Parts: sequence; structure tokens; C-alpha cells
Amino acid sequence: MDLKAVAEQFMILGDVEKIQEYGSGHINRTYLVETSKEAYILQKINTHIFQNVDQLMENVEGVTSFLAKRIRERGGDPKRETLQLVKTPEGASYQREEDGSCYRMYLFITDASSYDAVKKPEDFYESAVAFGRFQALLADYPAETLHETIPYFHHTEKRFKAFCRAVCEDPFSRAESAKEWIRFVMERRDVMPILTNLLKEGELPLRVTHNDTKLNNVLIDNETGKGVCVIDLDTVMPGLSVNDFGDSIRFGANTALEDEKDLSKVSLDLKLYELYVKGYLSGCGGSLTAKEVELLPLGAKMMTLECGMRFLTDYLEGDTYFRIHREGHNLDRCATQFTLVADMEAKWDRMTAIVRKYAGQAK
Ligand code: ADP
Ligand code: GN1
Ligand code: MG
Repeated sequence: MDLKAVAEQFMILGDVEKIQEYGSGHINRTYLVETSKEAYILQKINTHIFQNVDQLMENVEGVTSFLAKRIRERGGDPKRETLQLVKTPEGASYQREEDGSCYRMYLFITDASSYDAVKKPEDFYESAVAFGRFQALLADYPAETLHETIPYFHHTEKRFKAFCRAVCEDPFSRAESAKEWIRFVMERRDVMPILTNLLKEGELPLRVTHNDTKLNNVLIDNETGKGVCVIDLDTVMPGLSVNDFGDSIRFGANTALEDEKDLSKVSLDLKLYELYVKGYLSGCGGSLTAKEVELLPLGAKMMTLECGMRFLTDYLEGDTYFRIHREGHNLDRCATQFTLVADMEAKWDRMTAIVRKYAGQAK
């Protein structure tokens, strides 16, 4: 695909000078487009995963314009603090090419960085404040207008069932090479429905959540070090706040990268965990219930277990979901997640004690 021609279909300023692949997301293909006047992010939407692009983009448009309004009301700068879509001259939020591929464009947020690992603890704290604030800003978003872009995205029990199917069918004969991790999941089968049951029983409220709160989905201002903008809004849907908290811990409070091969490097950094608890609760500004706060550690464990299970399922099914860069990549990713789960189980008392220490900030 001629990316320059694609970029020129959007209302950009200046002449396209350079296009390069950008970022390290597993789902979309992201490009930085530099023109003589401005910089933009061009994304090829993963239509294998997001099959209804109209609905996906309706969500993104709805959430970004809602956030822009709220940010403006608070005296902030909506051009930096939320994603801003660049539309086509016809006013469309994305462009479908003849071969069916779909592209969208955002203003590039300059002088800010996204990190795949915590370099400075303060950055992790600031990402927590940003995700907490994001949760609070969307507290009165009309949730019923949001489409479920990926149904049952964080329904751990359904993820477990999909995993069991993949193990039984074993279409690539890979189960043998993953048997130690398959056993790891089976030993924890009883915990799979806990959070969805609590939601059903009304113990946890359904909120508008981000659902993919990895550290690299928040941009940190290069100068002030503050979390400037939450990005990657494809999975904003009704969900659980404890999952948003948990996914951040899974990714950012791990002492190793998500795909580290040396598992002795993988552990939960309790100092980072504590910073995140503090930052997230402060960003939420008292909007969480006491039950939600109490269950934050469980959110961390469940998101890590679920994500490991998703990587393992994809490995068994032939790597069709998460982009891989080497053979066995998804198996390596699954191994880090489960090693982290085991470490969380070992540190459980300290994880809950830390949350109790900051629980005063909840309603
Ligand atoms: P994926 O769903 O594949 O993770 P993202 O939307 O997270 O895609 O984008 C991938 C990366 O591109 C991000 O981690 C970030 O570094 C960068 N990025 C995305 N949007 C912007 C933007 N508007 N301004 C600056 N950088 C961005
Ligand atoms: C994917 O898009 P990205 O890379 O931020 C995935 C998340 C996983 C994550 C694991 C839509 O996130 O759910 O937790 O990889 N996003 C989608 O790194 O499935
Ligand atoms: Mg991303």
C-alpha cells in the first residue's frame, strides 16, 4: 500500500516528507507521518481483530470529543491531553481502501514519550494518575452509547473456555511444548469466574474503562514528566476499574519485559506497585467504591493470569492474534505472565496491606 497516498487522503497540512513505522503495539500498525508543517500518526486498523470499524471509530470519536470537552472545561489543552482525530475532507473518521484495509489518523502529540518499561519510578506514578484521571473523566460518559468493540474482552471465564478449546484441539501440535504452563492454568481454574461473579452480584460497578492500560498507552511529557495523554482507545468499553488497575500492574510493575526469556528476571516490584496504587487512587479522585479499592490486588492477579492465558491460547492456535517477532514469542510472553502471577501469589499479603494503607482515599 502506498502510505503517502493513504496519508494524503486525510486533511493534513503541508507536504508529506517522511513516513516511518512507529511504536511497539501488538495490534495495529502505526506510522509517524512528517509533513513540511506538522506531524501525524497514521494507523492501519487491525480489521482481523476489530471487525466492525464503523462501530470502533464511533466509540473513538465519541470518547475523544467527550474528553476534549471535559479537558477544555478544566482549562486544559485538548490538543495534547486527548487524541484528536484528523478526518477526511468528507468528514469521515477513517478511510477504507480498495483492498479492504482501514486507516485512521491522529495529530501527533509532540515532546512526549511512551515507555515499554519503567525507566524512572515517577513516570509510573504519573501514568497511574493519568489512568485514574481518565477513569474519573469518563465517569459520566453515556456508557450505553458505547459499542462492545471486542465482546467479552476481559471476561476471564470465557477466555479460560477458549483456552481449554485450544488445548483440546491443539491444531499445531504445540500443547506438548507448553504442558507446564497448561498445568499452571488448570491449577487455577477456580479463580476464573470471581470478578465476573462479583459484577453479576452487584458487588462491583460496571464503569467506562480503558481496558488496555499498558504503560506504553500513556504519553509522558518529556519536560514536565507528567502523564499528558491516554492513548489507544480501541477498547474503551464498559468494564471493571480493578481490571484497568490490574493491567497496568501486570505490564509496568514487572521487573522484566513482557517477553523476557530469562524468567529469573521476572517479579513484581512492590515499590512500583505501591506507587501505582497511590497514583491511581489519587487520579480517580475518590470515585471508586471501598469494594473496588479492596479488590485492586485481585485485579492485578486476574489481568496477569488472563493475559498469560490469551498469549498461550494464541500460541496454541498458531499466533493469529498478537503480532510476533520470533518463533515461540507468544509462549515466552505467556511464561513471563504466569511467573509474575506466581510471584504475586507469594507477595499477596504485602499487596493487600499496601492497598489498605491507601484505602482512605476511596469514598
Ligand atoms: P496498538 O493498539 O498497536 O498498541 P497504539 O494506538 O497504542 O497502537 O499506538 C502505538 C504507539 O504509537 C504508542 O505506544 C505510542 O508510542 C505511539 N502513538 C500512538 N498515537 C500517538 C499520538 N497521537 N501521538 C504520539 N504518539 C502516538
Ligand atoms: C494488546 O494494543 P496493545 O499492544 O496496546 C492487547 C491487550 C493486551 C496486550 C498485551 C486489543 O495491547 O489486550 O493486554 O496487547 N490489545 C488488544 O501486551 O487485544
Ligand atoms: Mg498500544
